Formats: sequence, structure tokens, C-alpha cells
Amino acid sequence: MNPNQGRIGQAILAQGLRHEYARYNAGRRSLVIASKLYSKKNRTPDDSDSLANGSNAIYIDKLYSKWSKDPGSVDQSWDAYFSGKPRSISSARQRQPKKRKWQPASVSERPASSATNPAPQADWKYIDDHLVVQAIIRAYQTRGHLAADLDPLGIVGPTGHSPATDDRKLQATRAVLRQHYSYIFNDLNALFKLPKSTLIGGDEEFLPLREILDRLERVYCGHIGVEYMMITSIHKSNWIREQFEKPGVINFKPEEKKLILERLTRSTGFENFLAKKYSSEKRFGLEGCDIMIPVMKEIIDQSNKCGVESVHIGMAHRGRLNVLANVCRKPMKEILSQFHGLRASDWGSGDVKYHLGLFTERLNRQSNKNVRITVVANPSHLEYVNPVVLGKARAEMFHRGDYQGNKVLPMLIHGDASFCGQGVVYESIHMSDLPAYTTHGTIHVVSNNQVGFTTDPRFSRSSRYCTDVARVVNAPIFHVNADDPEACVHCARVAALWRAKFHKDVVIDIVGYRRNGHNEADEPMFTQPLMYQRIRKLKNCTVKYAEKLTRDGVIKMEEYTEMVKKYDNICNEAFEESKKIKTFKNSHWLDSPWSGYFQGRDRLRVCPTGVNLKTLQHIGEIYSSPPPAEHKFEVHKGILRILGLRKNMIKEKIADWSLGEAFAIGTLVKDGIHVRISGQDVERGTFSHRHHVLHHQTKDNVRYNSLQHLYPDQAPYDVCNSSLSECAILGFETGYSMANPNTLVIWEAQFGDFANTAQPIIDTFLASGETKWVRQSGLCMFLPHSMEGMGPEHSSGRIERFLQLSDDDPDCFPDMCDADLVARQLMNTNWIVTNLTTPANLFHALRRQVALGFRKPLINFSPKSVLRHPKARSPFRDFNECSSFQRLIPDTGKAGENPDCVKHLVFCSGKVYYDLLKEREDHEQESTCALVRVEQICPFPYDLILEQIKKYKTAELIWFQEEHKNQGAWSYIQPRFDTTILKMEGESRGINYHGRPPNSASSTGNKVQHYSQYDAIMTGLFGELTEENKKRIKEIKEQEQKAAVQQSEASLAKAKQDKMKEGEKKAGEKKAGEKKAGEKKEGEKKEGEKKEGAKGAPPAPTGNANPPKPSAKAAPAAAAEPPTETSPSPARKSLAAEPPTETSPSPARKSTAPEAPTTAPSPARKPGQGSAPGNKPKLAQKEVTPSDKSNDKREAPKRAADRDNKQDKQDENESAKRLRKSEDEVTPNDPTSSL
Ligand SMILES: Cc1ncc(C[n+]2csc(CCOP(=O)(O)OP(=O)(O)O)c2C)c(N)n1
Repeated sequence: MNPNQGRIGQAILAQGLRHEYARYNAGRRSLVIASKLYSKKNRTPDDSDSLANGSNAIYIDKLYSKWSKDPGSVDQSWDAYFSGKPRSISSARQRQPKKRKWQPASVSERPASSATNPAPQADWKYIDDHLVVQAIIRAYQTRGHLAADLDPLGIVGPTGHSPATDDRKLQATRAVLRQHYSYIFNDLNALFKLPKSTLIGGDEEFLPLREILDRLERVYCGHIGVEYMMITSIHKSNWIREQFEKPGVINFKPEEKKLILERLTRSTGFENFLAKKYSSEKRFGLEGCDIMIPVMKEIIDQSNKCGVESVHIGMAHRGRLNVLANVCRKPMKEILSQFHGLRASDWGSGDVKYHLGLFTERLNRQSNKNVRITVVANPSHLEYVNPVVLGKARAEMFHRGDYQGNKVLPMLIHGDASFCGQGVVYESIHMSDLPAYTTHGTIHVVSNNQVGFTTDPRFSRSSRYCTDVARVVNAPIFHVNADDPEACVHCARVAALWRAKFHKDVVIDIVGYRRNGHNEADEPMFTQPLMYQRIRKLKNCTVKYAEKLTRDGVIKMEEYTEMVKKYDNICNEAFEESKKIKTFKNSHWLDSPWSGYFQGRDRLRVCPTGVNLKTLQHIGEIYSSPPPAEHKFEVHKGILRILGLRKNMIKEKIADWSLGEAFAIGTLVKDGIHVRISGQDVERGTFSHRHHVLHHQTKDNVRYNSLQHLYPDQAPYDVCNSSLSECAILGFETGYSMANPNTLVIWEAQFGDFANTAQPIIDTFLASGETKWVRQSGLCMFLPHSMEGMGPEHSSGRIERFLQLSDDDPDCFPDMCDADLVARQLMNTNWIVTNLTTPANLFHALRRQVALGFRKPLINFSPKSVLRHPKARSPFRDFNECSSFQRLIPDTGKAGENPDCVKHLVFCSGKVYYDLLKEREDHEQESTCALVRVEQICPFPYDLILEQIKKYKTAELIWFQEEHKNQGAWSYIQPRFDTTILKMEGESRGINYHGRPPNSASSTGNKVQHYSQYDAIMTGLFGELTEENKKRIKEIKEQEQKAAVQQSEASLAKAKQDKMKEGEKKAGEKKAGEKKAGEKKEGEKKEGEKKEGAKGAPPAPTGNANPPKPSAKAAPAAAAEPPTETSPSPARKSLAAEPPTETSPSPARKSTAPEAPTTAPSPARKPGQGSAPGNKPKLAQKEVTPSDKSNDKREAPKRAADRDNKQDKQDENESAKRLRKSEDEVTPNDPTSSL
């Protein structure tokens, strides 16, 4: 600990004590007044004026006996009182306290040791009493919720454990709450001054202890348990106290009570009706937590009154149908029709009724304002909808320009077991205060039925409450007994007001029960017998509340009966109406309609993606420039060097990966498309290639993003470094992409491998969201991928997984006469999978995301070392108006020019192309080996593949991949190649695999093994290097090294020269300055006094200070358009129209024989034969594809060892070079430099 802290602490304490003593004296004086007032208030008419009555009598008796022995031993006010001296209140107040012998000295005056100096005399008991009362108040505020009466079943008490221990623990808790009770107080009627930290007194400053305890008990240990003392802001804690402590704060007017009952009646009535009509159907009823509907409605009412216009709801199964009917007011006949087993008349595979989404806009009668409500469709995976809802809400805030979250509110409904069990809850809550992810407060409601499926809380969580996860963000948590409707609705009201006032998260934990089993068909007595014995005896909360209101005279029983009947009639009418519904559309359950976007659009028309040279140069110029001089922005020297390199590229009209990406973003924002890139290191890029956000080197949090300053009317470009979460952040961005189609949202994984922690979002939202819920998303995932010896978890973005989730049929060859083949293929697949090799293709791929007439997720496997590969560059002409996205890049070299000479037609994808290019050159096989890049793997470019196969008539067909055989694209492309070949008359060749053998890990972690595998697969294709080749390569290498050394020496010399020049310049400037100063002095002498005007520098740019406004060009489709039904692609395959391909696979897929090990040579496989033993690709005879497992037993090929030695030497050289570099220089060619 910092010793100063201790001293500061002591000083504060001393000051505090002095203050306390001063207050003590003042307090004593006011006590007289207060006690008089209190006794006046409470006395009977014949009580006369005496204070010595009732609760005070004993206390005053004691004082009196003290005073009679020594009048100086009591306070002067009591002295005056007992001696009957007249003294006005004001004079008592004004009088300076006389320092008496017992008056406590100030801390500085106090003796050091009590042994030598006796303790100061004071009415210590009196002080202690007050301190203890304060402690008790604080204990109630902090821990009162532990003793609150929250469980309507009365089984699970505050501890969450069995009843027997509960009783004991409850007693113990209460004893703690009233900690000093037995020790000190023997008079509960004694008056106490209330501290400022409580509002239980209302207007009264003093209360008898009994009353204090009663009030605390009522506030903190009744049906509401308020957890808020972890909040560090006094202002916020006081606000909470105002909402719960103030006497009479929960005081509903009769009409409000009636409204609660009416809403409860609907909630219960809906479930009763469904239970009656569809007794055997799963509906995940709300019974036992019926109050959730009035709670949600109260939140919407209050928020709407406070200005909220749009509410985004995320919830799971429990009570969902009830929410749709009674909160969102979805026509009940449509909900009921879902029970009738209808077939959808539009496309899509649909989802179960309790997962479907909804969008509605209606007048809120309580506020008389319109409100839009969205329930986001969700998968069974509990809680994964949370980040999606948050992202969607945040996006709507952006498009509305609602930067404080005043108009948009996210509300998440949770189950108790899932709230504490699922990690995504923590990840989502943890985003709540992050500038780029905050929703300015989310209201969480837990429908806590005290059981998860069949598991008791004691076995499903270690935390006391299921809501403890929310404590990490200091959200106030209101636990409330579900059977006290007014307490629940009060909590809802406070939550809405809290969110409106503070824009922070808040939680309502409605503690209820589940009247039925997990679903209606379940028998809960199997697993929770005691609980359900109680539940069976329990009256429904609605009935109990109706009886209470009747007793209180708020309504008559007949009124309630009428209410129930009325709602039953509504249900019955809807039921009859629902029978008339013979068909339904999945699109009627869409949660994110983009009506204006689809209307009148030709979905198969793809807008051009190329742009003119002038635009590129404009963007390139700004992107390669440091912040304008007036910003006085200090840029890192390494960045200046990078900017210099960018500038050179602009001059040479050539783009690297970073420039290609920047061109895409720059041109999109120019067109009014809002671009957002989010992920763990996206500002700089994991491999340090991006640097979109520059950081001021001497000022904190001053940043500059040149792509935000391209055009005055451009759309905003947001670059968001995220929390270290993949799941919640990807979910958030998925939601963000759903709000408005005129947005390009990119999520980048640090390494593609880490996307697997976001798998539920990928599986349930991105891969299948459109099919299940007809909801589109154009989200783009960047997954850095390639085998570069970086180990098993830094190599593979798992292409195979994404391809396996692709829904295009491997046996369906597209109609080659279709003029819209490309767009139709894209429209009919669930997502696009690319593994690109050029910056221009990245540019077109990103722009195409927006140019399409629909939205599809793009899964792009992005490069690592290729980011800076000298060959991975595109000339500006590849971006121009005549250019477009290339699904496949053919060989345009010697092989392409003379296809008949080609022996090997090698298809590949991604970074391995550059390896092949180099090896082909080393082996001098440019004429005999054609390299064709499959840039878009899914949907498969059948037409282009077919062209290539036709072109190279006699070449062997090879699929080459660096991934292991059970990974990468092989299992996806193989059947599609077969289908293509089958289409070709007289074609007998088959596609042969060439790559690493199968492995359970995605790559080796051993560099030697990595290079040995690399050599083996390359040698397998190109054969061993000849001696001549080796000699030539050696010479080239030497030349390269020489050139590199020369270059580095030259740059060192230049740096030295620059430094010298700078020194000379500085010296010159110094001299000139001195000269000038001399001259100035002279001038001053001559001209007399001359004042200098202050110069105003333009403000430095900051990252967050001025969030960019949405461009007028970016039409906020979701925000501004009326909520009309969307009509998704008519051409999209419907369930009814699907050909029965599953049952009749094409001959090409019939083979199910097991694959032979890759090391075993076998004859070429014919199309449709699969890879059965004996069917091994011919090329495999030449392959050396060492099994990883046997590799250590075998001697690694000599070439690999050579390479390792070379690599070691190279590494040494590299590190020596790096040492020579100046400290602040970045190492742009090392992809791992940043790690
Ligand atoms: C991620 C995930 N794990 C398991 C399940 C299976 N499941 C469905 S509901 C449920 C219980 C959820 O309990 P709780 O969150 O308390 O909600 P309740 O059903 O009690 O309303 C379980 C385990 C699931 N749907 N999703």
C-alpha cells in the first residue's frame, strides 16, 4: 500500500471525527426539539406538555436521576428542561456550546494513551446507540434482501437451501441485520435521529427504534429485496432509496390496481385458454409467473412516457406466446393458427412457434404515444439471443441518431437457470458500458421459477442469486415475490425510470414458480415432489389479487368475474377465427422488416462494384496522409513510414491488401453506406496491416481515422476494438447487421480459429437464420486463416465447418443458360464462403455485399503473411469500372497460354496459391502446371470450373490444399467437381486430392514438422528439385540477400544523414533564434513595447468526441419505414418446391466406401467413384504426404532440414536486423510481430 494513502486515510478519519462530534452536539440540541415534537405528535390530549411519557419516560427518568446528582452531567438543554429555565429554541441553537470537562476533545487534542490519560467523558452510550442504529440501517440496506420474503412457495428461503436450514439461516440473517440489538437496546421506544443515508423517516427526522426497525423490515425484508449497495455512486444509491424507502412510495391508485388486475387476468386467461384448447401441446406456459406480463407492460408504458419509441425484446421459450399476444398484441388468431399445423406458403423451413419473431407498431394507451415493439426470433440455445438484441437496438439508435438511447430500449427476458448458467449472459452484460457497444441501459427481467428443466437451484448454481452476474456492472437488482403484483409492478416502474434517468442496466428478478412441468407434457413430481405438493395447493396469483382488491373495496367480485369472462370471449372468438386461416407466411413473423429495401427491387440485379480512378486516388491520397497539420497530431514514426509506403503505392497505381480494404470501405461510405468493423484488434489489425485508427503519441485518447474524413457527406465509418469475446461480439454484430440493409458490418476474428467460441451464433443465426426466420443479414466475417507454422490454434479458420453448413446441393449442376446464374446461386445459398488472394477481389467482394439485391453473410478467410506478400497486390485497373469480383482466377501465364502442354491443372484456394507459385517457379514448371484459384468456394463456381477443365484437355485434375485432408475445402469441392465432370461428355478424369493427410489437430505446432510437411506436399506435386534448380535458387537467394543488406545499409546511412541534417538544422535554428532574439531585443528597444497576440490552434481530433451522424444518403430503412410485410425472394426454394434430392442422390455421390489413407498410392479416381481403396488419385503415387503420427519415426526429408537451418540463419539475420532498427520502428513484414 502507498504509505501516503494511510496518512490521507488518517487525516480523513480525523476530520470525519471532528465533524461527527460537532454534529453530535448540534444533534443533542435538536433532539430536545425533536423529542418534544414527536411526543406532541403522539401524545393524548391530557398528556400536557411533559416529555416524560410513553417511550421516553424511562430514558428521561435516567437523565433526571443523573441531573439531580450533578446538573452538569447532562446536556444543557436537559439541564434547562429539568430546572424549568425558560429557553427558546433559537437561543439554544445560537448558543456556542460551552466546553465542559466531558466534552470530547478533537482528535488532535486527544491523549496518546488511555493508560496515562483517562478516556474523555461523554455520553458514550448515547453515541453508541446512534452509531449502532446507523449500522443497523446500513445492514438492512446492504443485506436486507437476504431476509426478504421472496418465495411465493415459502420453500426456498433467502439461502436457497432446504427448509430446515432455511429457518435457522433466516434467524441468523435477521440477527445479523439487527446486529447489536440484544447488546444495547432495552427500550425499543427510544427516539433516534435518522442519518442522512436513509429516507425511511420521510419528513420525520426522528423515530423510535421500534418504528425504525419496522420500517426497515417493511422496505427491505418484505416482498421486495433490493440489491443496490454495491453501486458506487451516492447519487444513484440515494435515488434507489427514494424509490423504495420513502414511506408510501408503493401506493397505487385504485385505477392502477384495476389495470394490474386486468393485465394479470389476460396473462392467466391466455394460458388457461391454451391449456383448455391444446392440452397436449407444448407452449411453455407462464403459469406461476403470470405477473411477468404486467411487469413488461409497465416497463413499456413508463419508458414510452419517458420518450422511448422502440423496444427490442429478446426472450426464450417461457411465456413467449403470452408476450406476443398480450404485450405485443399480435392478433391472437395468428398465434392460435400456429397450433393448427399449417404449411408456410412462402419459402423457408420455419421454426417452432415459441421461437418466432415479431415486429409491431401500435398506440400505447397509457402514454397515448406510438411504440414499436420487436421480439427477436431466437434459437433454442438459451440466452444467445441477448447480444443479437443488443446489437440490433444499438444499430437502431445509430440510424435514428439517438446517441443516448433515449428512444430505443432493449429488454431481455431470462430464465433463472439460464441467466446464471450461460456464459453469453456475462459476455453480453459486460458490454454494457463499452462505448462502441453500449445500449445505454438494458432492462433485464428474470422469470425465476426456481427450477431449470428438472434441476434445483442448489445444484445449478454456486451464487446465492441467479442474478449475481449483473453485479459486475453494478446494476441494481430488484428481487420480488411474483405473488405480490403491486410490488412487482413497482419494481418494473422503478427499473424503467432508472434506465431513463441513468442509462444503465437494471435487473428485475421475479421469484415465482412453474405450475406445470418444464413443458406441459412433463410430470414435475418425478423430480420436484415437495415443491409440487405445495404448488398444487397454491391459489393462482391473479385470483389472490382479485380477492385482495375486493377485500380492499377497490373492485367487486362480479367485476373480476366479468373481466375473466370478457377475455375468455376474446380468446374464443380468436380461436374460431384462427380456424379460417389455412395458410401462413414465415415472413409474417419477421422481426426486422426492410420493406422499403425490397420493394420494387430486382433481386437478381447486381450493381457494378468497380469505381473510377479519380475516386481511388482521392481515397488513397487521404488514406496515405497523416492527419492535417492543424491537428498537431503526433504520429508514430513507424506509422509515418507505412503511410509513406502507401503513398508510393498510390503513385505506382498498385494496391496491397490494406489499400484494397480501405478502397472498399472508402467507396462504400462515399455511397452512403455505413461501415462498421468490430473485433479484438481491428483498429490496427491483428497483423498490423490496417492502422485505421492512429493514436496521438503524447496525448491520451486522441485518435484519428482518415477514412472518416474522406467526403463531407460520407456515411460514418466505425472501427471498434472489442472486448475479448467472440460469441457476444459476433452476436452483437449480427444484430447490428439486421437493423438496416444499407450497412456493411464486418466482424474480424483475431485468428480464424477463435471463431469457434462463437459457434452457436454462427450455427443458429448466421448459417440458418434466413432459412428459419426469413431474416437476412449481410454480415461479413473475416477469419485469418493459413498454415504458417503458427500452431494448431493460430492456423485454421476451419473452412470445412463453414462449408459443411452451406446448404447448396452438391449434386445440382446449375442451368448454364441462366443469364442470372451467378446472382441466383448467391441468392439460393445460405451464405458465401470466400478465400481470396488479391486486394482487388477483397474490394469487389465487400462492395458486392451491398451491390446485391439481397443480403447474405460473407465468410471470408483472410490472409496473414499474404497481407504483405509482394505478389498479393492489385493494379488499380483491377478496381476500375470494367472490373468485378472474380469467383475464380484462371492461370494467365505460360500454362494458360498453352493449355495443351499442361500436365497438371491445379485448383487451389487462398494463400497456398502463393506457395505454389513460388514452388512452380523454383521447379521451372510454369508451362506444364496451371494454377487456378477458386476465390469463391461457396456457392461453387461450377460454370467456371467446367471451363477450366475443358480448357486443359489432357491435364491431371488436382485439388491442392495446405489443410489436412479432413479439413479445408476438399470434402466440399470433391462432390461438386464430380458433378461438374459428370456434366461433361466423354470426360473421364477425376479430381485428385493433394495435400496433408487427415489429422485431428488443425496444424502441427512444431516448425520443423511444419516445413517438413510443406516440403512433402510440394515435392509430391512438383517432384524433387534438380541440381540445376537448386543452384539457380541459391544464386537468386544470395542476390536477394545482398540486395536486402544493401537496402538496409542504404536506409541506415540515410537515417544517419537525416539525423545529421536534423541536428544541423536544429543548430541552425538555434543560432537563427538567438540572432532573432538579439534582433528582437534591438527592435524592442527601438520600437518600445510590443504585445504578442495569442494564437488559437484548431482542436485536436478525438476518437469519440463527435460521433459521426448518419449520412442522409444512408436511408434508415428500418427506422423510417412503415411496418409493412416484406416479401422475400420469390425465387428462393420453398419447402414444397424442393426436389427430393435427399432420397435420390446423383450417381456422383453414391459411393460411400471408406477413404484410403493418403499415403497409400492408388489409381486415379473416376468421377462418382469416391475415394475408395484402390481408387486413390493417380497423383498420389508421386505424393509424399507424411502422416503426422509417423513423422517423428521417419527421417525428415533432407530439404526440410536444410530449410530449417536456413530458416534459423534467416531468423538470426532477421533478429540482428531488427536490433539495428530504431526502437520505434514497426516490423511490417512479420505477421507475428504484434503478438
Ligand atoms: C444452451 C442450452 N442448453 C440447454 C437447453 C435445454 N433447455 C431448454 S429450457 C431449459 C431450462 C431452462 O431453465 P430456466 O432458464 O430456468 O428457464 P425455465 O425453462 O425454467 O423458464 C433447458 C436446460 C437449451 N435450450 N439451451
